[in-house]
Amino acid sequence: PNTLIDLSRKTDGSQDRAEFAKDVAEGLGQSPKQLSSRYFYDAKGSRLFQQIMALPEYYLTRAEYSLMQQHRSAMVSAFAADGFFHLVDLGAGDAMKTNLLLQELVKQEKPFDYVPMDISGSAMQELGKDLRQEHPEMHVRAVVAEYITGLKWLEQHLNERKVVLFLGSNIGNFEREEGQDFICQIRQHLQPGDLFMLGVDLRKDPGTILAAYNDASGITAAFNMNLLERINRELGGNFDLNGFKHYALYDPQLGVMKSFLVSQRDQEVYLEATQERYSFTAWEAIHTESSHKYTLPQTTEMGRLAGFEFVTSYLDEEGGFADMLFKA
Ligand code: AVJ
Repeated sequence: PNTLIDLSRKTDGSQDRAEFAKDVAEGLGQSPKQLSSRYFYDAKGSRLFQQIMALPEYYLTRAEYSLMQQHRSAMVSAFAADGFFHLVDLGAGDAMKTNLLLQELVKQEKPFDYVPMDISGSAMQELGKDLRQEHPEMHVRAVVAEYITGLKWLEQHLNERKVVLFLGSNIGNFEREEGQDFICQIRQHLQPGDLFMLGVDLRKDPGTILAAYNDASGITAAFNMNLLERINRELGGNFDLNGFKHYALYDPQLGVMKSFLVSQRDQEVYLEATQERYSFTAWEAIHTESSHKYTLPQTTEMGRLAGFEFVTSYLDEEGGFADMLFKA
């Protein structure tokens, strides 16, 4: 009982590629230039992100992992209080943290099935394979889809109570208004009684935050640069990777980490997919990612505005990361 459901546009990837080309053309055609962080996660980008999660500077994953370790029994009791449920994991990735909950659910013999969702097909294939070995009895449907497609799918295909996880501070990649809007959309695809758990990276020492996105070993730089490599690979681009550098900054008033790729000289790039040239002046930057940090009151308020009832917050020992539990 372990299946893969691929809701990405086309099996040959042609539609995905056309959309990628359109987004890249739009982002490089505007001023200031930007590219969406959702395109980080091809097979190579997903591997690099796994390396990021193991970095000494990238505290987020460890903080959430340890808070889940500490609170897993309470979480599982809250999730399973009303019997069978579908455990939906938005942006599951390698499900390293969710696996703690899966083990606990199995241990406590709670009735559930597991629905991990991710835009990375390679990540969902590997997760499916791992879970077949680790938990052969578990009912798993791994869904390859963008968030909104996935939310529509689950509303149509899952008939029982749902517990939706959106962990890892993935909400941070949305700009503030978009993040609020996304939580509203999640709420709209749920029924009263369903649960929603949101992982948020909380505001802390700006130096700590900056270091997490500007690690000494350069893995985050490689992760950022992979966006240009992917454009070269998939869209026939001719980006000179030596002509760009990773630059990251944190704004402690807005609580936002921003990542850029900065052109180190005047240069032109040609994309076969769009048959267009894009020019860069020296030190012109492409904005590639925002990672928003929130306060606890901001987070509870986001849930409330979306129509959720705040249930509880689980914090790590340092108080730097929170998993917020809401009820629809
Ligand atoms: C996967 C969105 C949580 O913003 O912290 C890590 C992605 N980018 N290092 C984050 C990321 C650079 C990460 N999220």
